[in-house]
Amino acid sequence: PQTIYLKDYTPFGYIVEHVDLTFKLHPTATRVLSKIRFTPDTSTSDKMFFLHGEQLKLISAKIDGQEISPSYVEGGLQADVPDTAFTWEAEVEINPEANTALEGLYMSNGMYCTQCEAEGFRKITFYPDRPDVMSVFDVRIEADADNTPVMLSNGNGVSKGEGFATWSDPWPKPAYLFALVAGNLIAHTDQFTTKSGTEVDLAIWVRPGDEGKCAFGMEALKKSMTWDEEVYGREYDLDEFNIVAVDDFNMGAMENKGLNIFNSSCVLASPETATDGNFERIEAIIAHEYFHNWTGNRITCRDWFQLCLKEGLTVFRDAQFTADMRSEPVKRIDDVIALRARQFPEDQGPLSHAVRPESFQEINNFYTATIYEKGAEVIGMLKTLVGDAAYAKALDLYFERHDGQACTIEDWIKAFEDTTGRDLTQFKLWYSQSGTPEVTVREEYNGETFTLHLSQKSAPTPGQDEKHPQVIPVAIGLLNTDGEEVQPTMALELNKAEQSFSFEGHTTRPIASVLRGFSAPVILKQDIDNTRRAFLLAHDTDPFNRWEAGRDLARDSLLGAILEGAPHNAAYLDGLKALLCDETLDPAYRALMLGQPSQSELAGVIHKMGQIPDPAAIHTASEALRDAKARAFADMLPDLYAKNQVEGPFSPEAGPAGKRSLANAALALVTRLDGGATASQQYAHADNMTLQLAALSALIDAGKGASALQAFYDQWQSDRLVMDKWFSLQVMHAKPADSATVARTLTQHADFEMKNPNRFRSVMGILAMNHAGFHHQSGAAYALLADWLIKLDPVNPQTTARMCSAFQTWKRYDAHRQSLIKEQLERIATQSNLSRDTSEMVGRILD
Ligand code: DPP
Ligand code: ZN
Repeated sequence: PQTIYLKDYTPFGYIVEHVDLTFKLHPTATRVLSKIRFTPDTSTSDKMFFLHGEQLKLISAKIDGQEISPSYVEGGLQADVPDTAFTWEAEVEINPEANTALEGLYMSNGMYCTQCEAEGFRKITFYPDRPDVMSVFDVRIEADADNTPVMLSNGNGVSKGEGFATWSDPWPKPAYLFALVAGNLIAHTDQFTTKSGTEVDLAIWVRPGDEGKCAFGMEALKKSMTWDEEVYGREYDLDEFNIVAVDDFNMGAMENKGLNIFNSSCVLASPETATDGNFERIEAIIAHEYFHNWTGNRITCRDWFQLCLKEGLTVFRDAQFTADMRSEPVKRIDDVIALRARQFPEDQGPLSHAVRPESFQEINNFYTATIYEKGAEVIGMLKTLVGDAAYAKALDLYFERHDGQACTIEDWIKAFEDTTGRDLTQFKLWYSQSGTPEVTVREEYNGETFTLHLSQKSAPTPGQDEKHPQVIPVAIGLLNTDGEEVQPTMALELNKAEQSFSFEGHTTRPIASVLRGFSAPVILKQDIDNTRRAFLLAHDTDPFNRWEAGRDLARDSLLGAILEGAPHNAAYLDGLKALLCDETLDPAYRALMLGQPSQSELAGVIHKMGQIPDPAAIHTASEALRDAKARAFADMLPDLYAKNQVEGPFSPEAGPAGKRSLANAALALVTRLDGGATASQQYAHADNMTLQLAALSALIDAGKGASALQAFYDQWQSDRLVMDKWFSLQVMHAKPADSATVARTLTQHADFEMKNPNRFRSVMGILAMNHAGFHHQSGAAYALLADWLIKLDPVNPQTTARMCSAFQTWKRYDAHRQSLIKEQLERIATQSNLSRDTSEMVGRILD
């Protein structure tokens, strides 16, 4: 396969003035008629007229009304065109029903649906399918009125009647934001009035039967619209905003202009069927896609190397939104847990790539935690460095200067440089240098001056042997021995390999709290003892670092148990107990305190220490720490559980959700003591999914899940999203030696559907997340996953390729496991007709 390089970027050479599309929908033979007005771009010299097109049957092509015979080339066609403005017309035929890759126009449960990001539009018609070609689109959809009464596209509805609808989108957009949905759909509607008084019709379109699961998503949408007006000064710009829920979808959701398409799991929710976690995620994704209207759509990307320009910024914006709607510290802790679980392993293994990569074979493989989550961290650091006021001014300038354009990271950085007068050249290394920097802290005190000696270092990553010092904002605070803040939070700017920062006038030795709020995506190395950590756990005024102190204690306790067979740390358990009882603390925060590093994270830490992680030992120690917690907190757990029961009707808001998460965390520990008695009671009385699922998990862990699992199945059999949970839960809670068997048995279940990405992931994705089960020494789980990836690849390359990353950490493990994994990777790699997506992923992992 061909490698594409950022340095090779050239503009298209033509301007697309206008696009007219007519769709004659048919499940196996849809006709797409296009009429596109092109003008030569006088600012460019290269005038090769090339249109992308894949899997299209060309019926006819015309230039200025004259039938032509274009020449087919790899990935599209070329034609001789006039050197003045001209009109291209084509008719193509496509087969939506045969499209199981879910890219382009496809069918999901009888409904027509599109996914065009990144390069799906070329499977709909011949077009310059690149994000820097922006145009206005008019769309006419024709379909059988009985089966397909609702027909939607981007922009505003213009007309509709028996068997047709027309849409017009006045905002120039790249083809990746094109969307069409048609089928038998029902709308949950509402209205929103923008700050300047425009009335916007809002609708969430679903399959009949799902209309009762839209209210929460609609509220989230309205909150997002208000928030973006208030915080970023951004208003919505069309008369309607439509959201559609689709069952078969490769991603979470897609920000198509005026017509967002959602994986149904990321929009549909009711108290009975969705957990608090689902509600929070739905709120965040609705916000994310809506915020793309400005950061992504009005200002888009010049090329796909700039993906983080829209994704990093939009993730950052949705995180700010969630922090405002819920709890800032809880959101920050959740995000850092996710960053360490998903982005750190990526950045420390063979798939490591820069936030703005310099080459790719298949862009779909770069919708990664690095581009999204590390991309968001980079925005957060920039905001910390320039300050809130300058950040707001720079954003205003960015919107004003680049509205309607396809931009680069250089444009983005320039807006900050012009606002602040600062040279951000070194900061830009965050976009080009891959890997996770390590920051080492050493303290010095001489009776008056307290000094922090900071140093930074990055390990080599694929293609980058040498690293340069980056600009790292290290937020710190100083406490006295009574736990009072003697230096409020301030950001130190580490921009050299080694640097010292002194604080004068401290007549007693202060206690440093370093990297507050996780101010940079780095690994902090600080040689402090458990007494100091216990002090910070009890007293740190920064909620993130207070949580982090507990996390570090848990990690060291686990490492001691895993590597040296040491008993668990009593100071950690005592400190934690005091916190759990502290009712001045938010229950959601206390629930997070009760957590511990995941087994996979521990494996990563052990590997970084230069040792070989043993998944079985990590599993045993993790379980033992939970047992130790249950015993140490035995006297207060029933009270903690009882005090955090929520009375009254279900509300998904942060307050009650936090109480449920603490009560459910207590339940998991109580179950270790009472063998499942409390959990069965909770299961029997649960009137919402959050309580029902937590009780079911606890029962499975106690070895008493069989009858509840059957009851759950009987109750929810007809609800696809709840059935996904039923599948995942069994794999997630399977004992290490049973995991592969449990997963294999589930793939034989009548309700297992390989073609539905959610269902596939709920078994195979979860298997990869059951650390001790996936890495069981038998190698059975490796082989099972590889079998299924081989089966899925011809059906859905994008989902297959993404799931190959389950193997990315393979070099952490012992020689036996490495050879087992390598064998599977090679087996995948040598399949004939392997997709470009999967072949790139496996190649990079094996490299
Ligand atoms: N652009 C989509 C999203 O992040 C994913 N394709 O939001
Ligand atoms: Zn996005």
